[in-house]
Parts: sequence; C-alpha cells; structure tokens
Amino acid sequence: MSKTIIISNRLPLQISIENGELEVTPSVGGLATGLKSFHKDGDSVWIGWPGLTEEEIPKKLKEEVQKKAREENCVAVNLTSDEIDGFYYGFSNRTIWPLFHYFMEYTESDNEYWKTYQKVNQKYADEILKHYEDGDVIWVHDYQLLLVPNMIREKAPEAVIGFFNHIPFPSYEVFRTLPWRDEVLKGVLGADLIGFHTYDYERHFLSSVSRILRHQVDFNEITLPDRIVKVDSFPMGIDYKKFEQAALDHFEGTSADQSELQKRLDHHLEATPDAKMILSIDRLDYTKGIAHRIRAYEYFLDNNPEYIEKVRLVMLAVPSRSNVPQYRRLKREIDELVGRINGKFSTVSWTPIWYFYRSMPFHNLIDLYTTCEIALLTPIRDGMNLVAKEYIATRTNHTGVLILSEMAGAAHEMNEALIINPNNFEQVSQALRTAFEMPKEEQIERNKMLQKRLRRYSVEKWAQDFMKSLRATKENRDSFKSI
Ligand code: ADQ
Repeated sequence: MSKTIIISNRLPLQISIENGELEVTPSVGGLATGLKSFHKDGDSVWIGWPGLTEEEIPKKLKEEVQKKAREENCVAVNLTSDEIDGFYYGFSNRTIWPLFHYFMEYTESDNEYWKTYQKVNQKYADEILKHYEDGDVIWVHDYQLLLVPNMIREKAPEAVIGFFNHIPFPSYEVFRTLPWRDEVLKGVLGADLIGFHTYDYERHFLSSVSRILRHQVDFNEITLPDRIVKVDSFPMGIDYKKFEQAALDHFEGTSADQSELQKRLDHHLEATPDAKMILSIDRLDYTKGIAHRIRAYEYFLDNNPEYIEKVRLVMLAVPSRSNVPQYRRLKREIDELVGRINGKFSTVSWTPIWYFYRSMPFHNLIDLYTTCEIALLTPIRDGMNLVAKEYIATRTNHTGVLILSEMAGAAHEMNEALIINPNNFEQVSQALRTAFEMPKEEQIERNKMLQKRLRRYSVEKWAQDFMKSLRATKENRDSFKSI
C-alpha cells in the first residue's frame, strides 16, 4: 500500500537526554502542531532531525533514538554539530530566512554555509529514498529543504513530490540578489506541486522562475521540458477544535485547577476592573516586529495619557535561534526597551509591560489567549502567523479584538481584524484606541465571521487540499506524456 512521506527539518518530536535516559517530548511550533493530526491519522512516515546532534548522543543510545522515533512513525536524520551550524544556523537562518523576509542587510552570502546546506539537503534526500517505494507521495516542507525535491527527482523520476514553503517568497527584485538563485529555483522545481500561504508569494515565485530560469509560465503552471509544475496557494489553518475545546475546558475548570499565571492575571483584573490587557506572543525574531510594537505602545501611552493604568501589554517572547548574532542583539534591545518604558510610565500600582522571555506550556498559552481582551500582533513580515488564528479560536464567548499587521499572511483571510501597518505608530495607536472602545456587539459580530472561516479552513482541510492537488498532478503528468 502506498504511503505519504513527510519531510521537514525537525521531527514533530524532540528527543533529549535526561539523567542518561532518552526523553521524548512533542515539538512546539506551527508546522509540528499543524501536521501532527494528519500524520497520526494517515499511513505516513515523517523524516526529520530529532533535536540532538550526533556528538550529543552517546554511542550506546544511538539505536535507541531510532527506536523511539519509529514508535511515532518517524525516522531520525543524524546531523553533526558542524552540519547544524552550517545548514541550520548558517544558510537557512543567516541567508534564506532574512532574505525571504526582506531583511537584506542581515543576509549573509557564505560559500561554506551553502556547501553544508547542499550536503545536508542531500542527506535528507538520501534518507527519503531509503524509505520511498513506487506509488508513495512525498511532501517536503519549508525553506531549510529547498533543494530536496530535485535531489529526489534525479533518483526517482516518477515520484510524486509536493513542496510547501512556510515563509514568504520575496519579490523577484529581492530574490535575484541571492548568489545561488538558479540552484535554489531548480531545487524546488523538482516538485510537481509547490504551495505557498498566499497568492502574493505564489506570484513572486512564478515571476522569479520566468525571469531567472526563463521557463514558460502560464497562469500558475510552469512548463519544463519533461513535466509541468503546478504552483498554488494553500493558506494554512490551525487545529481549530483543539484550541476551542481547550478554551471551553479552561472556563469550566474550578479555581483549584487554575495556574499561577491565571491567578496573577485574575488578580490584576480584579484590582483594575476597567483596565484591559493587550497580548502579544511570538518567537523572539526580528521579523515579528517586537521592538516596533513596544515603540508603538510607547507612542500610544505618550499621546493618550488617559490610558495610563488602564492598559497592560502582556508580552511573551519565546527564545529562538540564540546562536545567530541578530537574535542575541534583538534580545538585548527588547530587554532595554521594556526596562526603559516600564521605568518611564510605571506608577506605584501599575507597570505598563509584563514581559516573559520563555516557552510556556500549552495551558498557559490558553490562559493568556482567553484572558487578554486585545491581541496586538505586528510582524514586519510573517509567512502566515498562526498565533492570530489561535487567539480568535479561543474566544469562545466571541469577544476580544485582534489587531494584526498587514504584513502577515494571515491578514489576507482575517479582514474583520483591525489591520495595521506596523511601521505606522499613529495607526497602531489609533487601532489600540478603537479596540479599547469597540462595543461588545461589534466584537462579537467580527469574531463570529472570523471563527466561521477558521473553523472551516482548519489545518486538516489545508493538508487534505494540498494532498488532493498533489495527487491530481500525477494525472496531469500522465496526460502530458501522452501528448
Ligand atoms: P513561526 O514563525 O514559528 O512559524 P507562528 O505561525 O506564529 O510562527 O507559529 C508559532 C506556533 O508556536 C503557534 O502554533 C503557537 O501556538 C506556538 N507557540 C508560540 N509560543 C509558544 C509557547 N510559548 N509555547 C508553546 N507553543 C508556542 C512559521 C512561519 C509562520 C507560519 C508558520 C506555519 O514563520 O509565518 O505561520 O511557520 O506555516
């Protein structure tokens, strides 16, 4: 029987060593949570890195790592720490990530990173080929594995291969600056179907293919000498029921079930009943506009002193990629900004920003989503932004206001949110005032429309749509051959 092979940089599980024993925990993050249900329900195998380098796994535990992965229908790709440095922290996160998010000043062009990226992509492709059988469908994920589709195609020309890019694809004028632009495009074009979150990313990709490789592009199809490649947009959804149910359970729980965080949030609400909490949650990443957000909040307090002691920004930043210098610098910048603004505006009974720099368990995320009446998500660029969707899914009484950057892919589907340009502090400030004063009826009306859409286009639907489209490309290929 044919199966689906999913490939992503990381496995949906994280293997670590505690007191000499292997521990398996689920990975957090959009991709892992999104595809987990699809992986569990279907006949599929997931190939990826388990989170420990070869050097970190003692010899006697090497077999055990594979065994633990197999129990979850996963296959662990072994990577050395040098490979992780060059492939992940290097080319993926110092070249592709900043370039694709329009941070050209952060983009490094290092030939050693590129060589390691090619070598590691080949390792993933080889691992896939070990498990591939005729009739299997292969689904490759994200910017760390752009070369994998063609590496598989070279060895298995008949394979049905899909590729999904979780981050933006930049405009041609930006993409063309990449020294290895031809190789990257050729790598992705090994796929039969290439998916993006939005129509804009799809258009940018098609434009780069036509202008750099000079392939014929008709609407959303690229004609190669031997095949047609289809490009389409598939906006990724969330596991809507999971977030909705978690919020319902949260409200049903007794006070004894309450977390310490919830107790503090409630205490604040009781002490200042006419105050509102503004939530922001992101990985600590320069693309997420965290520093801009704090400055916009400062602008808001400077220009609207009547809100002093009436609002609080609850800001959760999850540590991320701290091996990359820009991320360390950003962490310092945010620490300083939070300190300066708290110093500037705090009163005896009030601090304007509550800042958490850590990962939180799922139930605490739900505490924050359900308690904060306003969510302020202001990425400078973001492929999709699942946090925006999760916030709306947990608002089971339909109140709450989402303020969302127009630079997030999610903004295309979430028109009922207050859509802002994160670089325009006056606009952000105006949106905060609107959110604060928005009547409950209007909040309910907006959120009900958002919820209806998010419930329908869940992550399951996203995966099904992609797979359906991918399987259909096989029929197209067969008819192309018979012409
Ligand atoms: P990310 O940049 O990681 O994803 P996002 O889409 O917001 O950003 O997903 C973050 C995920 O992590 C959410 O599902 C959230 O619940 C989870 N999370 C956040 N904080 C957490 C915490 N403290 N503890 C546990 N879980 C936490 C990339 C792209 C995005 C794109 C996704 C999916 O950058 O643009 O939306 O992939 O394609």
